[in-house]
Formats: sequence, C-alpha cells, structure tokens
Amino acid sequence: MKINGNTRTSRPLILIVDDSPEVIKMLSQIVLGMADVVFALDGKSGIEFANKQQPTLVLLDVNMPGQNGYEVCKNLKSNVITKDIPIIFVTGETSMDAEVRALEAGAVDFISKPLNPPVVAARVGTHLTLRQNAISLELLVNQDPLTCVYNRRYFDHQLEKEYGRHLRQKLPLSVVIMDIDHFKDYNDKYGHLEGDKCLINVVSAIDAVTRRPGEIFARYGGEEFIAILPYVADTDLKKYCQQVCSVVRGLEFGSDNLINRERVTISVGACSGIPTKDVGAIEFTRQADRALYEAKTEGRDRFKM
Ligand code: GH3
Ligand code: MG
Ligand code: MG
Ligand code: MG
Repeated sequence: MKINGNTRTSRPLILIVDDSPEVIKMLSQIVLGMADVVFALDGKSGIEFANKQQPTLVLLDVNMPGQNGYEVCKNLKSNVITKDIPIIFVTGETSMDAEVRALEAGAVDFISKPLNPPVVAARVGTHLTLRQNAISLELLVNQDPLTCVYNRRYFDHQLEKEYGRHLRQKLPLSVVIMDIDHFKDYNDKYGHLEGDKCLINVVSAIDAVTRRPGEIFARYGGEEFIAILPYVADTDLKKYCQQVCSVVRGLEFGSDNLINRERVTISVGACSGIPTKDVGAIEFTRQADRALYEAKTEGRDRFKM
C-alpha cells in the first residue's frame, strides 16, 4: 500500500482533553499558531478521538469527572494505535508527586498552572517537532524510496504480526510473491532509468488492486513484490493472482510510437493456509517462493499456488 496512512506529516493536530472550557480556550489560543486544535471535555471521549484521529500531541488535564488524566494517559500508552502520541499534562496540580505520577504514566512533560503562555508554547513546540521528526523517520524506515510502497523490513514485521493474529483466530492467511519476467532484458534494452519507471508503474498497478482493509503490499527486493492478504484463501486468492497478472499485462511502456509499445509480465507464487504453531510465518514465504519458481519454469506470465 502506498504509504499515506494515518500518520500525520502535514499540519500537526493537538488534542486538548480538559473538563474546563476556559482552560481549553486559553490553551487553544496559545497553540493555534502551531497546529490545528480539537478538544474533548472528558477522558472517555478524548480516548475515542485519539484512536480515530491520532493527533500529533495530547494536552491532558489531571482532574476530570470520570477517568482522571493518569488513567487516560495509561490507556493511551497501552494501546498500539495511540502509544506513540506524546502526552503533556497541563494541570492545577503542583506537587512533585503529581508530576512523578504523570511521567510514570507515560507523559513526556508536565506543566503546572498558572500557565505562562510563552513557556507552554515553547514546550509544546519542542514536543511537536520531536514527534514529527519521529514520524518522518518511521516513514523512511518502512518505505521503499523508489516506489513509495512499504519495504521488506515493514513487510517482515507485519507478516509476523498477522501470522500471530491468524494463528489465534484459526483463520486462513495468504502470502503472494510477484516477480517481473525477464526484467534484466528490459533494463538492457531501455536502460536503468526506464527500468525504474517501469517498476514504479508496475507497483502502482498492483497497489491499486491490493486495497482491501488489512492488505499489505511491499517491495520485497529488486523487481520482486510481496503481499499479505488477511483472511483470504482458495477462490479469492486465485482471483487476486489472476488480477495482478492481468493488470500488469495490460500496462504499456516505452516510446509514444504505438508500434513500439513495450509490455511486461509478472510471475506469481502464492501460499495460503491457517497458521499453526509448528510452522512459522517464514514457511509461508518459502512456499510462495517455491510456487513462484514453478510459475517461472512453466513459462512465466502465470501464477501458481
Ligand atoms: P526472470 O524472469 O527469471 O525473473 O528474469 P529477470 O531478468 O527478471 O531476473 P534477474 O534476477 O536475472 O534480473 C533481475 C533484474 O532486475 C536485474 C536488475 O538489474 C533489475 N532490477 C532490480 N532492481 C532494480 C531497480 O531498482 N531498478 C531497475 N531499473 N532495475 C532493477
Ligand atoms: Mg479539570
Ligand atoms: Mg524477474
Ligand atoms: Mg527476481
């Protein structure tokens, strides 16, 4: 999947969770120049919002009706979806105890009232920058620079996760490996830069048909790509394999002179099954790779599963 995802790279978003509209108003005025601002008047709706929108940063009150700030903080920190969002406590509490409790609950900072606007702005600014740098790095670490889809590092990590999830649920999972046929010849004929363009187009075409929720598509290496299809087996897997072969076959490359349009094909190997304890995720990849090899030896431009 082309990485556009749910991590914010453009204008940051700050979530203020506080039961006092006056405090929300004051904090909003302080940070509005740096970020978009949304608010929640209690912990429960703050948590719901954070899960849906994944703000860049949370400003959190301690004393609120319902869950207090420490509980909200612990909740956000124990959830994979929200655990990396920095939380700054902004509170009337001034004791060292309160500050320690906040930091132990996972907060990155603790600001006591009365608020000094320039200090609040400076601290919020620092944590926003740190978070955005972390998001950019995360993207770099997981993204293939040429094609902008996920890279092998991310894929391997996700496959382990999905494998575990499907093992617990006793439901089938598919892994599909795709390799461009005779791509060396394409490079030899048109040069490496044209080869790169071809790769980008092939990736876009496959990416566009790998869009169901939870599906992950990555560049596995050179001219090889790989997909995880959760809860997919048999007929659906076959359909997917036919579809990727067909969309790539339909692409046209090369000169504008219609007579000389170049085409490429891919060979595809797939493996599906319900994960078991004694067979690891790597075995799915290995089997898909063996199927790919068969597709190659049987003449290419086809799939095997
Ligand atoms: P087969 O059908 O057996 O897969 O043949 P092939 O030529 O595709 O396979 P081979 O493994 O011999 O060559 C892979 C080619 O892919 C060679 C390499 O230069 C090219 N390639 C790998 N990564 C890139 C890339 O990032 N850009 C370009 N332009 N070419 C790449
Ligand atoms: Mg309060
Ligand atoms: Mg190849
Ligand atoms: Mg290859």
